[in-house]
Amino acid sequence: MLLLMTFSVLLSTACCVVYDYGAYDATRDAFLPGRFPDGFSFSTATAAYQIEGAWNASGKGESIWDRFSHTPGKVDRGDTGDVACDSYNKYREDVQLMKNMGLRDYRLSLSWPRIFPDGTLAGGVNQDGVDYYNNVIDELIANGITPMVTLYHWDLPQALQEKYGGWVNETLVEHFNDFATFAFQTFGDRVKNWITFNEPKPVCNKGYETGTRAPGVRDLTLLSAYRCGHTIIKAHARAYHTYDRGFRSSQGGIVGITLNLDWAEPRDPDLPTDVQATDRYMQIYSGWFAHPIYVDGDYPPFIKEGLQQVDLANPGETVPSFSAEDAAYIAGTADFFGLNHYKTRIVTSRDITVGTAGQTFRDTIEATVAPEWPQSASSWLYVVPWGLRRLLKHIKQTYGDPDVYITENGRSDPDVQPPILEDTDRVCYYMTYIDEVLKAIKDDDVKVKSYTAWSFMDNFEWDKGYTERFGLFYVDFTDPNRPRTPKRSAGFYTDIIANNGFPEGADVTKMVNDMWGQCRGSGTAGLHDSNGLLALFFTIIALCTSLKWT
Ligand code: PNW
Repeated sequence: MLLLMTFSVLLSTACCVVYDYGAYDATRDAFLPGRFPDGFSFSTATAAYQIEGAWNASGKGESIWDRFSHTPGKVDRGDTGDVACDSYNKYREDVQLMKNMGLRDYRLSLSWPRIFPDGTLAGGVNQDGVDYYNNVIDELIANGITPMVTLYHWDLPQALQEKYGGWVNETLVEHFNDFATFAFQTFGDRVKNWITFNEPKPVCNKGYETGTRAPGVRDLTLLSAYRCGHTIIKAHARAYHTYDRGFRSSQGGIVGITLNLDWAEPRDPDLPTDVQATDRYMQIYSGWFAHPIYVDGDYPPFIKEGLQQVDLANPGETVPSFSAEDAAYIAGTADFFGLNHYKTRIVTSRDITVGTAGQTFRDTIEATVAPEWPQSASSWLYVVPWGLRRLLKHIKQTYGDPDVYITENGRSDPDVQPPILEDTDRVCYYMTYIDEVLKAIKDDDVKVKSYTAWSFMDNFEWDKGYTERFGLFYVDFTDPNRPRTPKRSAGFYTDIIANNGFPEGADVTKMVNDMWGQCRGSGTAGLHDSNGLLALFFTIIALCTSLKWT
């Protein structure tokens, strides 16, 4: 009976600043010309497993992604990161391409098992791995490019997975801290921008719940996923304090975490249940990690309630919770807000009974997309530029007006022949999303300090292998030399960097003006649009969908 904790009880949760969803006006989708503030950084990003290859070169240990991709059936087409973009050998060429674009910042990640082959300090350091990263960092700096380094972008040493079960086990807090300490000691004289973790949410939901990504653990009780998140939050805080106490004064760098936050809109902004469901969505999917780190050291209220329900549904198991001491240790452990943004959703409430038929607190929400939002090659990735601006405002309001570093944003094309080098959709994507960032800075006063395009080049897109291409550069994965070819978007991004945005009169600004209608006309306008026909169309779809739900 206790298991039947009802939806209405869960709904009682009140939290957070409620966004003014009604504030739409006709200028939402208009182009705003102008320069970014002085010092604003335009960057690109990659991650070790996605680009390096050399999976077993010179002493490197196995990672969970090596193991996962070598297991038949796990990755589309049987693709692996064994060679990937071969950046282990081609990093000098990559740095030259970046330099030619005028890039002054680059975000990369370290492969933990390339440095600690069995994941532990006691197991020994692989000098070849240290040399490799020293070389990459030196090459970047020699070419005027500032590295931003992510310590963990998903390639856990396989040995730690086997010995401890991976992130569900809090033993990893200390092992991660050893790795972070070694990285600060070894590279911190030159690296001043550190990110502890990239996107812990999919690490836990896909790695330890659905099992669709490494290490492929399937546990639909949610216990493993929330234990994974718990360990990662503690490991992040531990590494932050290590830097703060041991390295900040001598090295003068900054440490943060990169979280992927979605934006959510109520299907009907005038319907309180939709607005509440949207708030739940933001707590569950955007607040899981942000709330403890940027607010009060603890989970958002709706997750805390949800975890009680998970506890009831799993007798004999203990769900994670933070003590007051933990909370004090965790709160405020970031010098900036690292944001990866890809997703906007429309949310409505689902009237279900939590605890029956496998329904969890997360099932009290229905998230959909508007029919007119253009898609990409990734099933989950729709183009909704204004969602980024609203999300940035939400971050300002909810998380203490932090400096925001946008550490990823981008869209995918399919892997087709002939290759898509005239990637107009990606040009439109960057044009509109980057302009939303400009609006957030100029009109909403959000302290956005950088924008990072994902990705510098096509690479190993996790369980999708090489079927989805996010790069500014095309990589031919059938050629042993892995040649890089600039797409049209690389030239466009180069122009934005050179002009620091879209100043009046610049060629890039004229080009954007010319293309704006075409880009927006391809459907980037959206929900609650003032365009009557679109609104009517959307209302009819929404009505049909709601009939289906009832
Ligand atoms: C990020 N979502 O993953 C990762 O940081 C990158 O390594 C990856 O290549 C890139 O985005 C593109 O997928 C995400 O469902 C995966 O919202 C999924 C989502 C967001 C980010």
